[in-house]
Amino acid sequence: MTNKEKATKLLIAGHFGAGKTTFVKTASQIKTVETERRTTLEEEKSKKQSTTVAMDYGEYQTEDGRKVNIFGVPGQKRFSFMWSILAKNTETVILLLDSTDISRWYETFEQINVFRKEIPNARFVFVANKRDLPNALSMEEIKKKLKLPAHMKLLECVATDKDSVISVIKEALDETNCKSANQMAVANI
Ligand SMILES: Nc1nc2c(ncn2[C@@H]2O[C@H](COP(=O)(O)OP(=O)(O)O)[C@@H](O)[C@H]2O)c(=O)[nH]1
Ligand SMILES: [Mg+2]
Repeated sequence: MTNKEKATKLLIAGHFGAGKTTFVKTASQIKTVETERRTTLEEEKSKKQSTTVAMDYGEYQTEDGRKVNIFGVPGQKRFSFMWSILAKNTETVILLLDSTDISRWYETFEQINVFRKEIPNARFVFVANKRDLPNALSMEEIKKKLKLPAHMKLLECVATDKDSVISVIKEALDETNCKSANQMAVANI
């Protein structure tokens, strides 16, 4: 099988409200599969009306013919049974963070702990999303909060913008940019 025929599995992970479903939808060249249900918890209702309960799925083909199957995870721990299922055979993980709100970043770290066991050799890249919003933390502040080691890149993104999302995917798929979970020593927020 040539490289062109073999699809790459890209996982979009991160906390509730980080922008995962939006990211998959913006990137996908096919109609995405969504599993949105109405939010039920008061705290979540105040942020948005629906939440992903199982997964998002979309597909993207790079200009050089590489097919990328994109899976999005549900953010909250109560759906964590899906984290390990969706992680299987993943080559690259994008860890999305809402740049305007750190209150649920801890969920991203709960996911990382699962991924460390399930896919220790996958590549990981942190992506600060919602860079279009005026109250976004600066990239330096985010790096500091993550205690991101110098060798780990932090990319920026606006998940509603196609060019931004595609450029993040290209960078994330570039092996030189990302490190495996075992090489990641990050803050446990
Ligand atoms: N301004 C702005 N809003 C965004 C961006 N990405 C996502 N959103 C909004 O943030 C909310 C949560 O996004 P969603 O994709 O449901 O997050 P998920 O829980 O990670 O799947 C939605 O209202 C989106 O429209 C972004 O880059 N900029
Ligand atoms: Mg979602």
